[in-house]
Amino acid sequence: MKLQASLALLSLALLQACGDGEPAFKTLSGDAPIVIGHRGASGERPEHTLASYQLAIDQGANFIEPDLVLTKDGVMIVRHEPMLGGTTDVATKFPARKSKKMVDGVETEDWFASDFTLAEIKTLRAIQTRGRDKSFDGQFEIPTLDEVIKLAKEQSAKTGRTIGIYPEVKHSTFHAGLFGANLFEDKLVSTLHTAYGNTGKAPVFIQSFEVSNLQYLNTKTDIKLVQLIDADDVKDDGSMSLVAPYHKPYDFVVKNDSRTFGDLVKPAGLDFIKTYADAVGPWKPYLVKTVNDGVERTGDSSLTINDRRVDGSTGVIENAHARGLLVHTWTFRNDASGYGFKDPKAEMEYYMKLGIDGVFTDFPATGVAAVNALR
Ligand SMILES: [Ca+2]
Ligand SMILES: [Ca+2]
Repeated sequence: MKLQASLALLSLALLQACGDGEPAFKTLSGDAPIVIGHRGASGERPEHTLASYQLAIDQGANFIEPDLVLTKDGVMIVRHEPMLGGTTDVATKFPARKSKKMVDGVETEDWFASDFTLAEIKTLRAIQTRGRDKSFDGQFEIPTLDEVIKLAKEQSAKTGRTIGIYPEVKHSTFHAGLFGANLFEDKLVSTLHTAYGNTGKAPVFIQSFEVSNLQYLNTKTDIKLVQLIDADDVKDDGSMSLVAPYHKPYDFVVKNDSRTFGDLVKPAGLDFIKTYADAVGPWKPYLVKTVNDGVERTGDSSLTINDRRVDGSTGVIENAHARGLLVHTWTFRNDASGYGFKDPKAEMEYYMKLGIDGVFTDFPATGVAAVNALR
């Protein structure tokens, strides 16, 4: 009996020493990084459709990402742009309804969601973009945020996993001009609090490229907030190219705030973001420096961004973590790979080893495989 008890204690001690098999990730929490299905599994289904989100869930994504815009009757629907021309069959269904509007200082002619009622938008069908498989075109309607939340909750119950949502307020200043200041943000808070409660423990991140609306949201909700950081391009020396309209948050343009997106990931900028947000979401070249040194590395005799020399962390991940900010980055794609990487799984593993807390990918199965490779 005594020997058996000692053996039992010994195995318990060994089990505790080994933990549950989870190695320490260099994330802020030490947990595995999250995989965010970017516009769903948009590499394989038309983006922002329930079919795209469902496939992301089936592939093991922890979060699905609904980008939000408003209809004429003020309903939150999921589209990456306030324009419908690129991702739906609106041109054939409503040829005469094209209009011109200023979007973040750029005159844009298209079919705008804000000119169509939800009932009209429900007659549209989604189409695939980026030269991807179009065999699912014409099948799926444009979902509302309510429908996305319903799917996430049903699938959480069905799978026993928590399927989070990662809604983005698209073009807050543009929508404020059409609907009034903060109407969009108020609607979002109301919907999310009804669905999840007012708590930072909700499986929800709210993201925006603008600042003022996140500062406003911080006064209205405890749900986690993410400051997105954009740029125009990456220069040969690895520094960021900041050309309008991708150089700074559009509300900074309107308010004549001189800070660029590049300033916001410097230590003082991260200190500022920490005053209202929980996470920062920079485009990936902000985090890993890559240099075009003219050397062909991928063996295909053609010099592309994949051939860049990878020079390691820029320090943004470490500086954000030092301030308690999570870092989520975008976008990883199997069919348009990365700065310095030919293989998208290896690319994500590289960022994960540096301590990234989450990845946005159009191909969630690859993100899940990268996490599993590091377990
Ligand atoms: Ca987005
Ligand atoms: Ca090459």
